[in-house]
Amino acid sequence: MNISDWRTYLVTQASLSGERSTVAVVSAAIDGGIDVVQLREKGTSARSRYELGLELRELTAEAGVDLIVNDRVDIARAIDADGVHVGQSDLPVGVARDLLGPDAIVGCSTSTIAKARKAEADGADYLGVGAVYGTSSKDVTDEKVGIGPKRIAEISDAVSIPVVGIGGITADNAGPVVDAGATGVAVISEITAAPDPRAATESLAAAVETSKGVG
Ligand code: TZP
Ligand code: MG
Repeated sequence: MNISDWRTYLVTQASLSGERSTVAVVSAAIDGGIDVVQLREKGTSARSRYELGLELRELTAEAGVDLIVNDRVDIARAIDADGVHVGQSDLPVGVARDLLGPDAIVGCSTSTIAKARKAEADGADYLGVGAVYGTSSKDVTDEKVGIGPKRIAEISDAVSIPVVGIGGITADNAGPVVDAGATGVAVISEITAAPDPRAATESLAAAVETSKGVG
């Protein structure tokens, strides 16, 4: 799928999925129409991420859903993912590109205009920008508050690659993020911790489409 067509992006985190497995959550999200899945699973071993990654690769490939690996270029390559997502403390964008090749998707997390411009110049294919709203899913103090949709607008205006908003996003508050210029929205808890992850994915997708004026 073309990155500029990404509307809903699920970031996995088993610690937030209760009794359900990540495979079950991803499977339900696929049924609900998710466009892209990122294997994150902070705090788990490389081996378990690799093994889960193989399962997710099978599921996503069958459904035509993109699969991105957080942080780890080696795991992305080992499971034949579509790409990798790096943050400011991970391998640099250019290094990830060199290791994965020109066809891989390389995404980068940023929350400032300067870093967004640098990631674009270094060859990132898209940006993950957040935390937009307050979130307790990521243990970073300044992300408890959120940068707000206004920063999404500033960053979207400053770069020409797609911007995906992340952090505290729900079907109820996704609209302003898309209105501010985000291509799509990435979530952990809205889908992962939902009573019905498939329905939550559908609602999120509907909210994004409505804001894009095609819903
Ligand atoms: N990066 C910025 S905020 C965040 C990440 C991985 C967590 C998003 O989780 P949630 O539950 O959708 O707020
Ligand atoms: Mg990272």
